[in-house]
Amino acid sequence: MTLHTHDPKHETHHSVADATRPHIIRSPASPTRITPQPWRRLRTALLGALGAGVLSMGVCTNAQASYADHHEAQRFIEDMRARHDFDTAELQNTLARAQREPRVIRLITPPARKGAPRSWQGYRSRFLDRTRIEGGTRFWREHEAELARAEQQFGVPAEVIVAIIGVETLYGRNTGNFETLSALATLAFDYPPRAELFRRELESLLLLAREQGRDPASYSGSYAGALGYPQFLPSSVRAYAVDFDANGRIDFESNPVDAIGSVANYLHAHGWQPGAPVAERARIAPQADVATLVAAGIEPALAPETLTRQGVSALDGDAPAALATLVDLETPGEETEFWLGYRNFYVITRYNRSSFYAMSVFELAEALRLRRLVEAIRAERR
Ligand SMILES: [Ca+2]
Repeated sequence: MTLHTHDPKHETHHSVADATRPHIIRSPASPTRITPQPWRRLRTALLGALGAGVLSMGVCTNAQASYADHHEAQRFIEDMRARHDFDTAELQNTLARAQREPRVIRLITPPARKGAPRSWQGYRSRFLDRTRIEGGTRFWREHEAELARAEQQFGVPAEVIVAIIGVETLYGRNTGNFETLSALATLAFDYPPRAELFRRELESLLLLAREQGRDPASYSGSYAGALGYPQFLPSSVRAYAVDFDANGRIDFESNPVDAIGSVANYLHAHGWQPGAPVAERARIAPQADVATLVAAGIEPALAPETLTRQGVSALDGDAPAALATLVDLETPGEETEFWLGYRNFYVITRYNRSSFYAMSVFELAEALRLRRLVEAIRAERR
């Protein structure tokens, strides 16, 4: 949902940002305490005055950069009035509180020069680590009943739901601290390459706030407008979020249960096939025309017989189990990994349009599933 990866070969949509860039920005650390000696006190006072000066300048610049009078914002307000019956003055007031966030522009802008080549092993190592596996095992244990209920209702395995929440936000620990209204207004009005997409998301945020009876400025999340535990964009919250603990409201900030149901519903709505495989490692014969097969795209369109004829099979030599895509995971200086991605692999890429992303989710899910299996066997032996 965060669409924070970039995988040109396997992309059907332009993604929002680059994979190599962390999408979570932390707030600055609190100021260091200074020992109260006289000269230090003086220094503190001077630094304080300087800080206040910088701060007031910052506030001034930000105030000038609000969106109340932005030309494009005016058109947007008129559109919201005409299509959704928003009150013009009220919306003007709301957008006057949205601040231009230069950091958001910096984070979304692709690097001018191509950086280091993409590395699957580099990407993978960020998600297949001890913290995420142990955190996921804990999260699963804590929400066992709700995960089982989601699996039963939507047909999506618990480990896949846990893995997505793990990859997105480390089980709710890194949900981002950008004010969503300001981030989306900045992208909608000051980032022309993606203005259309982000105007739709700003529109969705305003509609969501109205539906939830919340102040539009009360939401926070990633620099690209993704919210809470599962990092849903506002349009996805409106389309796919479910009130899974049935307390009368959807809450992604403090309620992992709503996130569990919503992730499962999202994958279900995008065509998850219960009990079907996600992906398996491929074996490639030397004569296989790998480039053409990979170029067939991320949607599983290659018939098992086509792949067999080309010399592509599962690792055990069997023909692919179903229509598949051939996924190539490149790491500079290493042999490329090839995988057969099935329908459910494609469904994971609907959450984030990248094969690196989908493979990380799949591998983390498998690691969590095996870990639980081992724990269950140990518990039985005790
Ligand atoms: Ca709820």
